[in-house]
Amino acid sequence: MEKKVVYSAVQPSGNLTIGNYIGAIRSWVKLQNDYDCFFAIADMHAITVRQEPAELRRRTLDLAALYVACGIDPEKCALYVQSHVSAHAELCWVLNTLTYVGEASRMTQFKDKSARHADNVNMGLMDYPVLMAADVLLYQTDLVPVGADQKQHLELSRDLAIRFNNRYGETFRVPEPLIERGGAKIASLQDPFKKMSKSDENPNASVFLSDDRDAILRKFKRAVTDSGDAIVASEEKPGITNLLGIYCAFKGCTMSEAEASFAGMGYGDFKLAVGETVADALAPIQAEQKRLLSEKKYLAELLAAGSERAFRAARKTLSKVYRKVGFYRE
Ligand code: ATP
Ligand code: LTN
Repeated sequence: MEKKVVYSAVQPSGNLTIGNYIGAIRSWVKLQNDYDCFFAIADMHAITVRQEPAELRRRTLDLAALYVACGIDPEKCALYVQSHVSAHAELCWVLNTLTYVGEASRMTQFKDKSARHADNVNMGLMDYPVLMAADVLLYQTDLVPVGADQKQHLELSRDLAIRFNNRYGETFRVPEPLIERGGAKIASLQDPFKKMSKSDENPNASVFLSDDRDAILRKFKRAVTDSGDAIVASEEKPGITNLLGIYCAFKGCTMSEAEASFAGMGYGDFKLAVGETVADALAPIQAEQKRLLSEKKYLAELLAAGSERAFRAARKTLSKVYRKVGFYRE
C-alpha cells in the first residue's frame, strides 16, 4: 500500500525555541518511518516580515543542520528549501484566485502580525496562509504536523482544496492537521498566557535551541511562577503547569509522574531541575548541529537531493492544476 504523505515546515525567521522543537520538529522525527515525508525550510514565508538577507541565508543553513541534528533522516524524507521549488509560488497564484480577501483578512495570525509590524502590512503577510495551502496541497498531503497555533491556517488549506475540487473537479487531497497533545503549546517563561515565540522581544521569555547551559538555567531560574508552593498542574497555576509541561515533554513522562517526583520541593529547586533536564536534552543536538555546519558540502548536497525529490512530486500536481484551470498547452 502507498504510504500516506506528511508535510510540514518551519520558517528560518529567527532562532528556534524549545516550542518549535516540541511542537514541530521533534514530532516529525517519529513520523518519518511510516509516512512519505516532506519537510521544508519556509524561506518564502519568512520574508513576509523584514529579514536581513545575510542573516536569512545563514539561518536557512542553520535550520537544515538542525533538522538533521534533531533526527530527521534526509534519506527517508525530502528535506528542502521552499524557494528552491518554484511550484510553491506558482500554485499560490492559482489559489489566490480562489481566496476571498475577507477570509484572508480575518486570519488571527494576519491580525496579530499586522499589529506587530504596523509599518509593513504587505500583501505577502495577508497571502501567508495561501502560500501555506500551496505548500501542503502540492504534495497531495494527508497529514500536517504543526503546533496548535497553525490550526486556522490548515482550515483554510482544507477549504481551498475543497473549493478547487468543486469548481474544477477532483484534484487535491484534503489535508488533516496533526496536533500533538500536551506538547502542542509551550508558553512564554515570562507570561504563561502567551505562546513561546522566536520573535518575543523579552530575551527571558523564550529558550532557544542555541542557548548554552548557563543561559538555559538562568532563564528557567527567572521563569514566572504562581502563588502558593505546591508543584501541581492546575488552571490556577499556569506558570507551574507550563514548566511541568516542558519537563514532561523533555523527560517523556506524564504530568502526574512529574508532580510525584517534585512533591515537597521548593520552586527554586524545581526550576533548576527543569532547566537541567532541558539543557541535558539539547546538548547532543547542539553538538551535532555544529558538526554538520562544518560540512557545508554535505548540507548543500542533501538540500539539492531534497529539492529534486520535492520538485518531481510538485510538478505532477501543478501540471494537473494548470490543465484543470484551462491554461493552454501544446
Ligand atoms: P514567529 O514567532 O516568528 O511567528 P514561531 O515561533 O511561531 O514564529 P513558526 O516558524 O511560525 O515559529 O512555527 C514553526 C512551528 O513551530 C509550527 O508548527 C508552530 O505551530 C510550532 N510552534 C511555534 N511556537 C510553538 C510553541 N510555543 N509551542 C508549540 N509549538 C510551537
Ligand atoms: N506557517 C508555518 C510554517 C509553514 C508550514 C507550511 C507548516 C509554512 N508552510 C506548511 C505546515 C505546512 C508555521 O508553522 N508557522
